[in-house]
Amino acid sequence: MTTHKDADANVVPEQPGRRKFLNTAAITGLAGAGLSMGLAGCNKEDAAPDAATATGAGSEGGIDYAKYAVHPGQLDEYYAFSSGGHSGEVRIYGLPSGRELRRIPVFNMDCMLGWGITNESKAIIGTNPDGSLKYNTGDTHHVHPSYTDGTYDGRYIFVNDKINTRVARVRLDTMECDKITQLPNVQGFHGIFPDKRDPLDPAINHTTRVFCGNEFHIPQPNDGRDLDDPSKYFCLFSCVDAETMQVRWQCKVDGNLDLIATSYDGKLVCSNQYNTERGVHYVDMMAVERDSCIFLNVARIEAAIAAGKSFTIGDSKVPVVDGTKAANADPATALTCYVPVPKNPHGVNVSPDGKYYACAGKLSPTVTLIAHELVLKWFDGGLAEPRDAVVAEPEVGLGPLHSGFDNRGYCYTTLFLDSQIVKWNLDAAIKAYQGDKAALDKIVVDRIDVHYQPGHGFTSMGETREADGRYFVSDNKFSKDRFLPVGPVHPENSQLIDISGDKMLLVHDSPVHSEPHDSIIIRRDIIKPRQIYNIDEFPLAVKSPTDSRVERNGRKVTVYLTSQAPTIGLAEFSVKRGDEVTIILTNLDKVEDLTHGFAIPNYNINFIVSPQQTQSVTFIADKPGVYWCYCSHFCHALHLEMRSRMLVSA
Ligand code: CUK
Ligand code: CUA
Ligand code: CA
Repeated sequence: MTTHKDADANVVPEQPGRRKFLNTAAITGLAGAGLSMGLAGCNKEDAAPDAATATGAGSEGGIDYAKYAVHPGQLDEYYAFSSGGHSGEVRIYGLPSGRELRRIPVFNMDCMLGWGITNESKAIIGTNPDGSLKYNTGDTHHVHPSYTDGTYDGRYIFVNDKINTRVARVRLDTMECDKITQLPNVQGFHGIFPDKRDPLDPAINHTTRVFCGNEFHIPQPNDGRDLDDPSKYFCLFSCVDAETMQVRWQCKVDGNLDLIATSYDGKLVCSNQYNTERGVHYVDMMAVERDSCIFLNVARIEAAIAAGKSFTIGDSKVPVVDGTKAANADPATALTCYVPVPKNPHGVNVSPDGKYYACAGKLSPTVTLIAHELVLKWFDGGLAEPRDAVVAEPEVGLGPLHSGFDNRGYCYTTLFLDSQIVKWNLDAAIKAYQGDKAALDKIVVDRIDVHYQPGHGFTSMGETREADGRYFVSDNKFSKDRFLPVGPVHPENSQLIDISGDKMLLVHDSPVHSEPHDSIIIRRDIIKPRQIYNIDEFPLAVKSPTDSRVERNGRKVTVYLTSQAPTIGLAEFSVKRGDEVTIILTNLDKVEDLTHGFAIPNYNINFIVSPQQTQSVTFIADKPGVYWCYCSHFCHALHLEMRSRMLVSA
């Protein structure tokens, strides 16, 4: 295998000694060097040529920005769903405008919706016996929707919580989280990806499972045993049922599990492993030159579980199978296949034709292309070594993290250290790997600077069979000088790149609140949200203003209320100090967008009800006095007058 310096030299000046594997000393130094290279962009002179892109107006450098403008009243062509990082939420924005449309609270609290305040949301998030939230923080990294026939079906989105090891499902008709499940015996749940069909029944062509990674190895169970004996720590791959959201099974592996990708036929799921060393310090995690991309054979694992070849860990009832190398040496029966890839790989993404997995090198300047058919061939005993499934390993630049694909055979990879996106050709990379020297020059076809240090990058519809090759979004970890300064916490920079032509064109900057990791871009016709709730879906609904009432059962008081602009069903209601009060509120308005709020001063209660929706809250009326419950969502000319008095007697 020759290196691709020639190809690189066509596009960027040769940088002797930089495009090498990074050893322990180098990464420490280079992280600094890479960042300071990026920081050089802070100089006004460096920033000036691109500064106009932020305005999205006019025509600069031959780019007709007006072509990408979304005028007032016009709708975007795509939805982008993005994780919210340590905000714990999911965000929706429109493309190409970059306008943020909504934030969906998931693992976090939200004062507008009342997420984490209403009884309905608390039941989904999970509470302690005293009714307080079990967790009120989260760290969402990856959002991926459900599939039918290899493309998005608009039913659900699944999202991970790295901190508290939970997987959440969001309904795409109401854009609300409806289930949250915690993974047992897992710490650092990072990658998540739904399957694209059922490998056991070809007739089931939609998502049935959600696969979950496990970045941090821990003692099993993590109950105080083996505290400082890392040789006993291990990681579990988890499979969650997409409908019931119960954990179906887990698979014990060697090394760790980072990001996840699934095949289009449902047969394989894979994960990059950067800590095959099972190190507990970063230096130890970089000890070997090759880590792995692990492949799991879903049908075989489920057959093993059906045959009772599983065990359980601690209090968990979830069946666990052994996917370690030692237990899976024979391909004929193996549940797992460990394909060696260069040092500390990061993102792994599947090409839209379903043929290849692209595993980005991170500490190696390469992307490793692994053929789906060849991994299956290994499981069938037809391939000598797992590494033989590798069909290309082009050098693309420094710090490759994530890749997106178009529909013309090109891959777009983010280069964290180079602050660039590199466009490269899959066929040329494969030919070059086979020894075709003429193909070397045809691998890298374009590079574009981004601002700065990109993490995830993704193409429009690029994780589906319907990849359309129109846009690439680079989610950049640093924005530095790209926006008005707003204090030491900078926004991140989500940059829109037109990839429809030969050259990539940077057409828009959008500041984003930290820290979304990943997003996906969905054609707007796929998403069909409801505009109004169905009152019959709420068992507690109060269906008429005349049903508004107070019911007492000992110290438990239930207040049934309606809201209909500009009135709340009861102008006043009385409770006694110390009562446990439950307020059930239905919005009877049917006008689209006519949302009411309900806030109780000094009781820390605030939530909304949208048309035909019912929500409830429960609290102890521990403070006597008059409390004006008011509508907190502007709804009507008499919005300020829309109030009710809660009279709490001493
Ligand atoms: S990880 Cu953030 S840039 Cu959490 Cu998807 Cu790669
Ligand atoms: Cu109802 Cu404001
Ligand atoms: Ca490693």
